[in-house]
Amino acid sequence: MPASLPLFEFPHPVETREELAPGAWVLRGFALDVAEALSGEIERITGVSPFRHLVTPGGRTMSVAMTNCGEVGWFSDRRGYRYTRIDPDTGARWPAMPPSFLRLARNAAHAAGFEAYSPDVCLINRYEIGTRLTLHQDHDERDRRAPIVSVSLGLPATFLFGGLARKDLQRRMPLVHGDVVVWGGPSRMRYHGVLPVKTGEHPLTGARRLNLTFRVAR
Ligand code: MD3
Ligand code: FE
Repeated sequence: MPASLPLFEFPHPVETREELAPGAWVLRGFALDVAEALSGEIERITGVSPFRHLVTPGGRTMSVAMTNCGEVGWFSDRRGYRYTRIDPDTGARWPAMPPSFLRLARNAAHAAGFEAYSPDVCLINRYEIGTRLTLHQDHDERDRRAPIVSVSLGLPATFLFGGLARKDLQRRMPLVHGDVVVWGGPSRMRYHGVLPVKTGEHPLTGARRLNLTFRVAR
């Protein structure tokens, strides 16, 4: 671009970093330049291991639809929550984690101060309008020193994050397309959830929100 052209003619959302709490970083717009590539990979992955509504051990069907890529995948049924090498719905290995996913997760972890991040799973969540995720902790992973990296795509959502006890005060945080959050250190085990996604339409994802969460499961 010629140096004489004013930058305001090329608006792009500004990338910012903010530490929400010790070990918890929100990297606004961090995934924007790879969002289309990520979306293409999600199409490919779900062609192999489709989105499905998992059943909790208590017998409830989750409103968020899920699938995975990586060495293992997160799964739930009446027998419990666990990580599996095989997708129980296809009988085959979960699709491999694309290099672009791993690169983004590493870069985000690095930006938040976590070196040599090596996730073995990416859980992919799909939120249709009205879908929510109730308050919970992510405690099915063996290594809790490793952070969780979360990437938001498509429709915006309000994220809830509390403390280490369920009753602790919850803060609300809007997350939009391209935002990345890194939850590590003392924030790794915070309770969190997502409020019902509001009606809308996003040019990349349509009437839904997609979320990637990278974890070190084993
Ligand atoms: C805060 N997903 O898949 S990611 C999940 O937007 C999950 O789909 C949500 O919670 C989503 O388990 C939120 C953000 C997130 C992930 C892990 C955390 C926030 C966290 C761990 C500790 C504290
Ligand atoms: Fe979670």
